[in-house]
Order: sequence, then structure tokens, then C-alpha cells
Amino acid sequence: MIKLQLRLTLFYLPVNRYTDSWLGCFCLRDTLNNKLSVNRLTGSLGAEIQGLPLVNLNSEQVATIESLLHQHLVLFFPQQFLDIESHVALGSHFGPLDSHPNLDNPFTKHENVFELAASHGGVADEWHSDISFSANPAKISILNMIECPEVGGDTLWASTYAAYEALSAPLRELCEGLTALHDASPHGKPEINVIHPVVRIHPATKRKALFVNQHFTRRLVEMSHEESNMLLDYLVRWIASPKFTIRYRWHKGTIAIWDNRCTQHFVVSDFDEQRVIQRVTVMGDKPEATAAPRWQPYVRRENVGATSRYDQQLNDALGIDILTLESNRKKVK
Ligand SMILES: O=C(O)CCC(=O)C(=O)O
Ligand SMILES: [Fe+2]
Repeated sequence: MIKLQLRLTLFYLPVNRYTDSWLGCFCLRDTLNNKLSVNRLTGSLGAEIQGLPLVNLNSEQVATIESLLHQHLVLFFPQQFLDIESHVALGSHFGPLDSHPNLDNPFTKHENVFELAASHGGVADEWHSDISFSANPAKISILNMIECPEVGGDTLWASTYAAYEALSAPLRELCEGLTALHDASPHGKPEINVIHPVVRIHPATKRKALFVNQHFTRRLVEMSHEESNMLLDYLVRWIASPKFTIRYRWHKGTIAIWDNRCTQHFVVSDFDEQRVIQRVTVMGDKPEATAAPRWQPYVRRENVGATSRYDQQLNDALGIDILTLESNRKKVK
């Protein structure tokens, strides 16, 4: 059964033939007759690819990577050792690139490469999809492991397709009718914010994925602050359930390519040696909702008390003025 499924999926790949297939791993040949092996790493997402040097790619090889990415969501290519120009060239095959919109890095050697270096944790140890506070969040991110600790500093990814699909029908329906406010407050810029659907449709695969994350999502727009906290907290913990994730142990020279539209990631902050990674970010499309929001935003026009402060950011994002304490005073004639 597994064999049959793997063979069927091969017909969707732009390659001319396959050579062999066995449990969890299969080989194919691209048009240049390079032997490509695809080794699935977990049941939900992730595959390690051997036999495809990521330099001077032709359009069929790019299409093969896109197709593999649609199937496996995050791809690992060990032993690539790309230089900075090849890394940027690789990213350019998938769309326009951006450097990090908020974080300036003095060590970065190229305008389209964001470098993260850490030696005592201090990494992205909250679940997120890249740049979700932007109107057009990152589509694909490509990481080059430059220097990596002997142990520790693994990265986890979660499939937000699998997390969405495993929700109960009533919760799926509720989520499809909601939107969420994302902001850049982890970068000290809460005023940079945007409202996205809680469930988005992937433009290529047409599958539905949850699109809220621990790091950048602040508030469910149609719910009160308390209700929003409860549901958001549940969803971010649900997405991080082990059965939806992969944990990858890095080696120097490995390239990881992932699709931010259907995954989130998290770095384990458990190392005390130097860890240097460089990221190229392919900017994305506006997240598409499965349906229009079913409810109006949660708005309280009066200043109802101390809890009004929890609505301030949402009101600002929606351009809504609420009555001040002063205007709440009884008019004396
Ligand atoms: O360091 C990593 O493994 C990933 C860091 C991260 O979140 C990113 O580059 O987007
Ligand atoms: Fe990230």
C-alpha cells in the first residue's frame, strides 16, 4: 500500500523515470539523469533529499523541488556548502527576495541574506511562520547552516495542514469564520500589524492550513480578549503536538527549504557553542481565506473599564475610536 502510494506520487513529479522504491525512501532520476533520493522523515512532514546539487538549477529541477515541497513541506539537502551568491540564486528561483523587514544585522554580508548567530541560545524559540505580521508574509524560507554546535540547536517544524485537518468539525468551522491580528511586537514594533484569516488555503495545493502562531499572533479579531487568549493558546499548543512535527538535527553545509504557508518552526535553545545560520526569504502572497469572516470584529464603543486596554491595539488596527473616560462623565447642566 505504501509502495503503491509512493509510486503514484512519482507521476506528479517532473522527472522522466524512477529507479527504485522502498519503505519511506524512493529514488528517481531527473532530466540530467542525476539520481535523486527522497527519504521521508516523519509521518506528517519532512524529507531529506540526496543527489541534487542546488547550484545552476534548470527549470525542471526547480519544478521538482516545488513539487517535493508541496508534498513534504520542509526539505533538507545535506552536504551542499553553498556560498552566499548560490544561496541567493537558489532563493530567486522561487520568487522575489527580501531581507528581514525589521531586524538589521551588522554581520549580514548580502542585502537578501539574514544572518543569525548565537552562542548561548537566544534563537527563535517560539513557534512561528516567517514574517506573518506582514500583508504578504514569507512564502518560502531557505536556511544555510554555516556553523553548528556538536549537539543542540535542532529546529522543529510543524505541519499546519495536519493540525487543521485533525481538529473536530465544529472547531474547524469556527476557525474558518475567524480572522487574527498579527504584529511585530517581538521586534519591538507592535504598530506593524495586519489581519489574516485563521485558516488559509494554500494557493498551489488548495489544502487548508491553520495560520495563527505563538510568536506573532496577538488576538482573534471577532472574540473578546479572554476568549481569544483561550482559543489562541489552545491552537498554538495543538499545532506543536508531537504528531504534527519533525525535529531536525543539523550538520554544517545542510540547506533546509520550507513552505511557511503550511508550516511553523521553532529552534531549541539548548546549546552553548557558536551556531550561525543564514536565511534567504522568498516573499509570498496574501493569505487567502476559505470564506469571508462570519462575524463582526469584537468592538466595545464605550470605555467599559480597565479591560478596555486589551482592545486598544485591535481598535487601532481597525481604525476605531472608543469613548474616553472623560466623555463617560455625566453631563452637568
Ligand atoms: O535557526 C533556525 O534554525 C531557524 C531560525 C528562524 O526562525 C528563521 O531563520 O526563520
Ligand atoms: Fe523563522
